[in-house]
Amino acid sequence: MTVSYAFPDDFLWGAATSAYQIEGSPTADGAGRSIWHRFSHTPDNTWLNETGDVACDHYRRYKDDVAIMSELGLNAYRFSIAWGRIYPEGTGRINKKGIDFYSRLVDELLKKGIKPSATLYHWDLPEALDDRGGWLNRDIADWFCDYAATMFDALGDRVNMWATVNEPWVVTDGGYLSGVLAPGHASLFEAPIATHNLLRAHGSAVERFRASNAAKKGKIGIVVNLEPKYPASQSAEDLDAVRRADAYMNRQYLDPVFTGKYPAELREIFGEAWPEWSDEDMRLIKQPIDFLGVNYYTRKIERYDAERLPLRLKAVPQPDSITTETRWEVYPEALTRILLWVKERYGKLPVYITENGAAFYDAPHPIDGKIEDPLRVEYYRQHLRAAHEAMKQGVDLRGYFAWSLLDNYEWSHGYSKRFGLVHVDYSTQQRTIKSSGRYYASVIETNGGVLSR
Ligand code: IFM
Repeated sequence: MTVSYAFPDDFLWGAATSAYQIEGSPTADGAGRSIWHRFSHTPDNTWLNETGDVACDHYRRYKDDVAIMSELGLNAYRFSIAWGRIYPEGTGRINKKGIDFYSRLVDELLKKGIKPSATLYHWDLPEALDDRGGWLNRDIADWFCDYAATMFDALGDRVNMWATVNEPWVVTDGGYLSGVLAPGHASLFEAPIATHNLLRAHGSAVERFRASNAAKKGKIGIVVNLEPKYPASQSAEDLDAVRRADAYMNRQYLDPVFTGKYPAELREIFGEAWPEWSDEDMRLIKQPIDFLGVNYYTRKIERYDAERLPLRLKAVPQPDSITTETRWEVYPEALTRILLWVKERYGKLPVYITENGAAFYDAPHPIDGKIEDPLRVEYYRQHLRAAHEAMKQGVDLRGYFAWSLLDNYEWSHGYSKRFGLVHVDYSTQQRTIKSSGRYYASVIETNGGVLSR
């Protein structure tokens, strides 16, 4: 029997990127440096010490990139705004040239019938704010709110899909607990504070959005990366480990936003490093949002391990599974599962898959003008089917954004991991649509029809 994979007519078919990963020219036109600029320019933090100085040169080539989006048939594009282009010192003086760049980008998208979706924070905090404590300084909620308000005023007449923060879990886990991402701190005591201030910043921006003109036509949400956790066995210790893993990664951000409470397990994990937070803060965080953005890449199987602090668990690799270049197991069923979990736990609300994709090894240069990436084609086929299954089971899924439009700067992995639907030859900046890009274009054109083949 052939299964039909038809998607709703108004479904958003998009691709996503982020500012530091593609734009290049990080200090052009008066922009202030970000923590990623500082981190990547500090020796030994990134693969081959690579930086986002040039990246995909999108800052100068954005029109060509929008033309590629149009060729793929995208009807939506998710990008992020570099805070330091707007406020070079993080607060105070506004840099009009920075606003102009995003304004031109938005106009170009609209000209091609592509709906812009803007994320306000995708990890590139202004360096000047990090010097004032960054996410550890309570004032950051106000700094972020002012920056958000500036963007609502500047683009709110044309952008009607806003996200406050992208993957706050990665910001704190990588930036403040393990230190593998900017700003590179490793502190059990700092991570909870960074978490809380990210959420306060999110809440303040949502509150400000409601009072702005942008709210007349626009919607606002938050983007989280979710990973279903499975136990390695049915032992009480492994089941407990899964509970902690799930609280740490999946519920740490969503419970406060939707219920106004942090999961109790966070105290178990962080011990005395987990502070008590005021009711007033929790009320601010629990602002009603219009949609949830879910980034999904993989699942994890967890086993209890007393040695590995603070979570006391370790992920068990699955030798029989296909894994990507980032060593993430390919497991599409868990996408359906996590979307259903969101619906069951937090209620039926509009959801977008704001990122999904895979790094596989691609040829560094096109061969006969082509980049064949069959593993990525298969990844998209399976994950889009899994997304459709969630919709069939009642999830209010409104759109899907592939990660990523272009091969780009994968943070501490530098340029060594390619996630794009479009190949970038970094020595010439030539773009080549990969076979996965062509495949995604055919999914869009048939509104899911080709997924049944
Ligand atoms: O490249 C990142 C992106 O910045 C955030 N989500 C995951 C992607 C792949 O690692």
